[in-house]
Amino acid sequence: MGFQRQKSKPVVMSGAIAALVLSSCGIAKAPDIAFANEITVFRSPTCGCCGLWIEHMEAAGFRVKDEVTEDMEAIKQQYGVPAHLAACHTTVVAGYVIEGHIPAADIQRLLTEQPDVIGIAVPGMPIGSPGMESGDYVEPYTVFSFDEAGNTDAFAEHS
Ligand SMILES: [Cu+2]
Repeated sequence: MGFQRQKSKPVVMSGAIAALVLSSCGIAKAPDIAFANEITVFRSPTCGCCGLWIEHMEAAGFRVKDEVTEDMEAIKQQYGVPAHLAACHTTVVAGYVIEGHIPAADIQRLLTEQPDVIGIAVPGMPIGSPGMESGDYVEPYTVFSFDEAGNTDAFAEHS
């Protein structure tokens, strides 16, 4: 029923296949890294801070697929974002769901550690999170992880 996180294996497999195809053409790039850095962002057309967060992610080296939709509610349901953790944009990267204004460094840590969770979320839109800057002020906020069993846990703290 809910969104099932893909294990990393299919990603690695497709990377290996892509590497085979590429090397047979005489191009030896590192496709695994490129795939892990590709994110899909779902956002509403009127969300300005979503665009600023996308710029933050691009500056950190992620490649962004920008998906504009009028029905963010449906996207959040589809990807299993708990209602109490909902923010503005919803992002998918390497089988994980990223909800809201999460710093790129936390996403890089998630991709490195590969915890058994659906994803991570910053509920609401705290001032001072990436894309929500207002001078130097940072409203303290927590990045939560959430899993299939409905558990949430603190993943990172920012202030
Ligand atoms: Cu926002």
